[in-house]
Amino acid sequence: TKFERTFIAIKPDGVNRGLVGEIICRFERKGFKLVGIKILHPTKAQAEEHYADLSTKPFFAGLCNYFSSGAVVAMVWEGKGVVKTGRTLIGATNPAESTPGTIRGDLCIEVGRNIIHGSDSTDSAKAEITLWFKDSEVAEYQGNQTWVYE
Ligand code: DAT
Ligand code: MG
Repeated sequence: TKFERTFIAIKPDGVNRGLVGEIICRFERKGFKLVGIKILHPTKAQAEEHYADLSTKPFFAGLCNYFSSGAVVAMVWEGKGVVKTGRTLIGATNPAESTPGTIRGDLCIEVGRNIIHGSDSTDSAKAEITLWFKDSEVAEYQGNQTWVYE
């Protein structure tokens, strides 16, 4: 595939607050292409694996309880610079510092309920996509690339 991919997850608070459509809309209207999507209730073990890099942090247990507390919408988005630009669309980790106009800046208040995850590098994106998606669950299709890219 021509462009990079990132892993985006709408966390249980985002799903339960009914923000799935709002969040998908922001990535879609930007021009990124949705190539994988599913809803699932993560196990505690899956949450711990997903956030393994943070296992020494004091908030790790709370974070894994939160992430496994309900349904999550897991997605793969594709596009030029989607890892970095996806993080820009999401906004700063702590919603108190997220710029208005970003997903977190507009839609949430607390760091422990910040509604969305996005991969922070192309390497972590690859690992997270492999963790959450089988190859057969990611779809290739043309989309509107000829109108989005020069
Ligand atoms: P991000 O989700 O922006 O990539 P991260 O990878 O540093 O942020 O941390 C993962 C999640 O852990 C984050 O979305 C919310 C939680 N978290 C991070 N820092 C925290 C803190 N200081 N206190 C409580 N929760 C925190
Ligand atoms: Mg992170």
